[in-house]
Amino acid sequence: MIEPPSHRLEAARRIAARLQAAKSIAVATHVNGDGDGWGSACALFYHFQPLGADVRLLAATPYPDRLRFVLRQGIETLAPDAKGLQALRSADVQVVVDASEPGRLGEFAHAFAPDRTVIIDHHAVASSQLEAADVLIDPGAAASAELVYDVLHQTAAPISVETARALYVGLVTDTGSFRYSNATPHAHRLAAQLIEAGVDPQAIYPHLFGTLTARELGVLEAALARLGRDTELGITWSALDADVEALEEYDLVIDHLRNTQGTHVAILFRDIGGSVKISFRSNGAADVAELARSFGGGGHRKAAGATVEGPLAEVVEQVLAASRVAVSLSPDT
Ligand SMILES: [Mn+2]
Repeated sequence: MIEPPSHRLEAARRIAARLQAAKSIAVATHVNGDGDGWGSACALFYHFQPLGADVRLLAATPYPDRLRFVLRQGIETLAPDAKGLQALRSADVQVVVDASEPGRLGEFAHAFAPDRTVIIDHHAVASSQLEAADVLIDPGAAASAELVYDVLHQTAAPISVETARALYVGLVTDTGSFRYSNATPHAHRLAAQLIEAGVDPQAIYPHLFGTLTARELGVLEAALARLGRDTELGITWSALDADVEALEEYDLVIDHLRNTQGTHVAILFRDIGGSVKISFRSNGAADVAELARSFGGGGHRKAAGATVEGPLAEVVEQVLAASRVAVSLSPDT
């Protein structure tokens, strides 16, 4: 078994001990949970439930259909209704994975008790971090699943195929199938170990990537019809009006923008009625987290987002102007 990096060992050990001592554990991930959030949450469930804890999965927004294959049949996720909130409030340990900001936890945010809260996350520490008794936060980790592995590694129990698969889904998702700069040697070593534990990457692929629906194709069509390009600076964008159908998963749209030849920064604007949701991706040195922060958002250097009030055309103009400056100043252009 590969060892967690030494700077994470202590926190991983403490959190593992805390989870092993718990009779009840509630695990929450961020709203619109992705492969990493749910993969990490499911891995905690599969590992700690057999060790004797009553583990509950909390879904601030509904569990996504496309990740149904990660969730064992018969396991229910709890919505933030009376039952879900009660499950959270009564848990000995309240785990948040792949997020740390209250704003990312929907209706569950106010039901966490600081002395029982544990955060496992690879996002840069936010200004409005949830108060917690213990944290394992490392922006150097490729995925939260990598940090969950650190914790599981500290227990004597072996990692099951089901657990390994959930962790692998987290790794594949957040590294863009091992294409992004976070696909580190450690991430690859962990992936290798998970495959050795029985994960079949080829069987996972169609679940994660062979799932285009007619609806998604429709949104993609709309996005490509509204494509904008600044070929000089390498900015590729699209702006969706409010009448374009909403999607659960916009990554497929922004991935096309990002994969356009010569693109340094890709931007997807979505009019959500009164305000505009913006997703940024960077292929190079331009720091889109900084760009997103200047519009009240946040994220990673290469993937970030913000929501800006105002009409679509105006927001597009403002954000493009700022993006042009950011790209011009970045060292790789
Ligand atoms: Mn993640």
